[in-house]
Amino acid sequence: SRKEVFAVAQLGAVHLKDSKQATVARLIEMLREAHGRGARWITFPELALTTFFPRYVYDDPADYDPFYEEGLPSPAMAPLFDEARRLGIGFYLGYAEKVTEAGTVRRFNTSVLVAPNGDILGKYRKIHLPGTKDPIGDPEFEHLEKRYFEVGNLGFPVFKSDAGRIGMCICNDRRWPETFRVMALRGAEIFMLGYNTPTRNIHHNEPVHLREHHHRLSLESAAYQNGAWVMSAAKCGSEDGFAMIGGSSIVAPTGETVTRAVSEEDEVISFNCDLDLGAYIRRSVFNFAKHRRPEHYGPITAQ
Ligand code: ING
Repeated sequence: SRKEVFAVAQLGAVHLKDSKQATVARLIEMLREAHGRGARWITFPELALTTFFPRYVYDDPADYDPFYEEGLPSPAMAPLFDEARRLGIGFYLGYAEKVTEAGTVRRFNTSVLVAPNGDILGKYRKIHLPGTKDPIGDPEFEHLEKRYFEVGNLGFPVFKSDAGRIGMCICNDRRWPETFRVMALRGAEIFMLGYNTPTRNIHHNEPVHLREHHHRLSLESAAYQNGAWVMSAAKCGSEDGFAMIGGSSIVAPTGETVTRAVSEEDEVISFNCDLDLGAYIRRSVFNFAKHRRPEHYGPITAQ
């Protein structure tokens, strides 16, 4: 069997006043703990270097550009890239990306996948952006990802690695089954994702327990229905008074959550994953070639 230790680094609250350097130092601490457990891969959260700034209303790019990274690795990321290469650990890192393409400044909610030897395997730019572009006028409930990020323009790529084929997505993407199915059809056998999920906002009156329930439901369904391992890393806790759920987890291709975080702080979870488990499920119950009938799936393929 192809066994490989995977880790997930849950990050507790990052406040507006916290420097990127201090936050990267926390990520490096968790990288070292994961190394101690024999992990060769680690998943960090979405927008892992700063507070979840899309909760705030900014108009002037000069006010929100400090939250973004330029260059890969950016200066703030460099110490993490260096330590991961030194320890021989591959990683998923979520960050706010600012890039100039064809003379236009563009901003994305991005994740990067880096191999244990330090090679950058590729990037993903968040496609399902929740919330609004314009403020709703209630500071407790603002969720302005459509204001600060463009819809991702890289599709849903899958990357070959020495641990298998890895797909990435980000936060709200996990609520849409198409996200995982498209990558599973491209051969993904491991999914890595980070998230920042506020306990309020979006559906104002939704009971808080549903936030964790829908998070877990989305991941366990995705894992089972695509015969893949799913690694999910929260940035969570109360950031300047705004609470976000924890529940970072590793889900087996059987759809069972095999380990999850118990705090809303910095916490490393890990599991010795048997990658052949997914291979078996994709050869049997979810043998796409044998059992899927795309000729009947019309609306799903419509724009
Ligand atoms: N956050 C949330 C998420 O999808 C959300 C937004 C919360 C949508 C609750 C629906 C219900 O987990 C991000 N960053 O996408």
